[in-house]
Amino acid sequence: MAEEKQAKSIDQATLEMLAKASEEGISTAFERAEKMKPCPIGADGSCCKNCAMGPCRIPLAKGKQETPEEHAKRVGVCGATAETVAARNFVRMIAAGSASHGDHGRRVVEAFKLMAEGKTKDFEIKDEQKLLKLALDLGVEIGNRSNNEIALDIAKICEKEFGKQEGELIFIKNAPLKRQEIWRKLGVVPRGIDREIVELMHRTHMGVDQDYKNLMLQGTKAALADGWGGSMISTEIQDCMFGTPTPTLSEINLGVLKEDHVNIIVHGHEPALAEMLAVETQDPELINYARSKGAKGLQLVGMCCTANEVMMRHGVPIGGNYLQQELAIITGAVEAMVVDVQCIMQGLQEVARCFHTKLIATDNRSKITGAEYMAFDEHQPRESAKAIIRAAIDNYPNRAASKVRIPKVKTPLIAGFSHETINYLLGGLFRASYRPLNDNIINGRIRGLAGVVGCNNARTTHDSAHVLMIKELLKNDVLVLSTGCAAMAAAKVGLMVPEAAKEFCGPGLAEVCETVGIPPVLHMGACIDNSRILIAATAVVKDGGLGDDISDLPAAGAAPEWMSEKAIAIGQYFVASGVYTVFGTTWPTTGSKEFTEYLFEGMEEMYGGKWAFEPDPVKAAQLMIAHIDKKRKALGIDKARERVLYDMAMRRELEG
Ligand code: BF8
Repeated sequence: MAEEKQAKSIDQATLEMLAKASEEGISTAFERAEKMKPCPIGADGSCCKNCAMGPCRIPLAKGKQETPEEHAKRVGVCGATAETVAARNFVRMIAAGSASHGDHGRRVVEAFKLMAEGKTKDFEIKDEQKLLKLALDLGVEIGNRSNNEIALDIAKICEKEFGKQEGELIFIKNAPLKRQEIWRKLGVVPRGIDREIVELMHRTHMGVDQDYKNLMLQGTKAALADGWGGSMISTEIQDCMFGTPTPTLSEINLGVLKEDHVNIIVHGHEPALAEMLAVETQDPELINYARSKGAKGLQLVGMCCTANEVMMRHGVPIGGNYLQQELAIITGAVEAMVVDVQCIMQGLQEVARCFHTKLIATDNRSKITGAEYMAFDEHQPRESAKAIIRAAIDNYPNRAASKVRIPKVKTPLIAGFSHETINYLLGGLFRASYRPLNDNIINGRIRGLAGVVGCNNARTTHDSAHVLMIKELLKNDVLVLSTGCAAMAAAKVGLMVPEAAKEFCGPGLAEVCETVGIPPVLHMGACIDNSRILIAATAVVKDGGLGDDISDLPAAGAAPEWMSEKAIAIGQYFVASGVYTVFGTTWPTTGSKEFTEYLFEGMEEMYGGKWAFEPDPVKAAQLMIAHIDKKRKALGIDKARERVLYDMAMRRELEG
């Protein structure tokens, strides 16, 4: 019997553009994934290419029990065991992921410092409250000082966090006290962001750390340096400089592109460029310039995480998530795709060549052969943005009307649920707190919390796992917090509007969402903003009644369609923060049973959180729900859920 072909996507706009791609003979990631199967040895983490005696391939034979003798022989030329090889590969993913978020954070701090020093006039403090709170947290004097003076001190402190050689990262103190103690006892509190990543790279070099548990200690340090370091610094400073997100109405999917407008897509991660583009595409002079070229106006559209950033702060519509980047160009209606760093497929350039679209790289760390390069200068962000927009407008007359086909698919969404916003929405301005959330968890209306985050992966049906998992969680009264491409998948199917509560949630969760007026899936931002989930989880702990650590909460995390190394770093900092974390699609350590068991079971003893792998998203959701129930039971609040409303017949029976 022929193998059943896996659907490429559940998203109508995506399917329409894939059909157009195949009519026009354009290659996409979807098609390439079908043609090129993943290397099974690499996929299992059984390939070591850390020195030139290899690459050594030490795969675990499938479908048969390995004897201890066979296992002992399964080593690399240097004698590295399957455990060491799998662990090295795994922690190198953490190093790369943490480095990406860390370097993002560093750039944000640099821009913040330029602003504070008055070296760029185009950025300013947008959230003074947050600035002052941050100053208090960091021990920066406020007094009669100007915002910029305070900001400069904050910038200098944050800058040092990257190169610090000893001590503890400052934001570690944002975690519950019990959690901090666990980390101290295990010796995994990061000293400096860069230091932990460098040491991890050193320890995975040929002939260094050959003990998978020891490797994972350093892997954890680097991961914590991401979640409670680089990512948290980014989010905090971005909020100060660009504004803390508040609920914002927008639209999502390729249908947001406008046939009669100059369409500019901003794609990548760091928000400085996108912020300026969002501001400057409103400039009447540039809009008139677009009109002078025959367009009705200018439309900025976001793609991937940068889309989340500008949508939450400016309402800029979202074109789509990771696997839709090539498809946006295939609409034929994009004058420029402007990119900075991370998750930018090199395939974009080949697709852009088939159309008039200019692919514009803007960051000197991330150039693309064949693409145009227009530097985004943080000293002159406004001028840089204007130049990019003009280049896009100048390209409008080159658009071939015959090649344009924009899918008429778009969905409304409400996003921008920062920790501060949730606090305010639940408690009100004068008594902002998480109390109502905790109360509803305790009384069982909300069964628990789930963070569903992460990427798309061309190895699985686009968006499908996100949506199936989230719907299963909602049906079971689990409130979902989401970021990154997962959040976009949820938004596209209408899960990010308050009306979704009635249709998709169990009765308890529906009641809470309808009372507060929130969607059942709360969009908390880009991947870097997973730090917001850590802060929200800590706020729930601090509000009381649900234990004294994140690991006590009836909560779980998941990345059902993960693909990037950042996702592994995020997963590890969630696990080390006490969260049960389930990944889907593929798992990169199956070449070593022992190491995999350590991640899936052994970690729980240390951190109270652990990894799991389950490719079936509904089963994965059920694992998360089982974990939530286990935590409810441990807290003694499981009975609340078993309340039964007695009708008259039942009462009579009791009385009788
Ligand atoms: O940081 S979710 S595919 S876009 S890695 Fe990339 Fe994954 Fe999307 Fe953003 Ni995150």
